[in-house]
Amino acid sequence: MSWTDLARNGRILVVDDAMENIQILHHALREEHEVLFALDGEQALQIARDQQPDLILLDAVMPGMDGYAVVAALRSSPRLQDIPVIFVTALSQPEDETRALDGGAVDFISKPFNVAVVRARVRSQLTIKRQADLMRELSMTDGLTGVANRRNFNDTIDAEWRRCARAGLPLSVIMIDIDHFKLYNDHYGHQAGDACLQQVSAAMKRCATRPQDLLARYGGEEFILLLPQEGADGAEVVANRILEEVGRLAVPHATSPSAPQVTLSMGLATGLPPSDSTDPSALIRTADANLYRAKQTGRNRYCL
Ligand code: GH3
Ligand code: MG
Ligand code: MG
Ligand code: MG
Repeated sequence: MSWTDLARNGRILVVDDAMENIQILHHALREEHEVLFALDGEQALQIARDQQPDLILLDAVMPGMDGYAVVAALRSSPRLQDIPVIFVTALSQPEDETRALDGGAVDFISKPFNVAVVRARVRSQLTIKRQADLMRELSMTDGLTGVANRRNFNDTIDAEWRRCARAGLPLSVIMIDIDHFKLYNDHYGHQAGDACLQQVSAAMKRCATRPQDLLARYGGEEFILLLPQEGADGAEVVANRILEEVGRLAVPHATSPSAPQVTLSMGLATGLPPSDSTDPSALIRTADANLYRAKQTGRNRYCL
């Protein structure tokens, strides 16, 4: 994506208790961005929740909830805390500006402002925000397959474990390993091996359909599927679906001792957090041990 793409076409929320100020900013920004507006702090938070703006231009002095309170509310909400906020205010003392920046605003513009400067600062903050979003996305994704990476999996299982503990619900994992993949690489070459990993991971992803399910690449040709709020029966349904879906791919594997096509083996484990004997790492150890049994007993199957 080019620099201009990062700096334009944002969704900007303008918050000010004076309609006249909103109109001036709307006029200044509408050619480069989509502009939403709110006339008070409560309304601003509501619109931020509903429309997820990329950036907020925020008045400081408003009746009811003022700008400082709005920033504090945004920063305490996991869904809203990353939206950058620029204060646009008649306040101009250093302590006003310091308080805004310490509270979590990214910039501070005093009225009267120059329209071109506001436009430029919006572009600059939008670019920073989008670069940060891209970095976060990259840091959580496996480069070859596009599924979650191991770090993402570790963070997610910890959060889901706590969520399931609060809700009194089970959580399952499926550890997955492609059968005789070394032989596949030896016969077809490493590039074909890479393409196979992409195809197989896409097929597995189709099998885990709920929004909270997470497929991650755990190691070279090893994947792990996290199924929050799913018991052993549900995990078995998904494991069968994966066997079927990867079977349907029918990727030829001429040198495999198991089958003439690419197959995989799986180990399932289910826990009911919080329990004394189990934590996420114990659950993964169990899944790993069950995967080992699936390998020992003939591959192209799951064990639980
Ligand atoms: P098993 O059925 O027991 O799992 O046998 P295997 O050959 O799959 O197991 P092993 O762990 O001996 O070999 C894994 C192979 O996966 C070796 C390695 O070269 C290959 N591999 C790991 N990561 C990648 C990758 O990113 N691309 C390709 N093409 N191959 C990879
Ligand atoms: Mg005001
Ligand atoms: Mg392996
Ligand atoms: Mg393998």
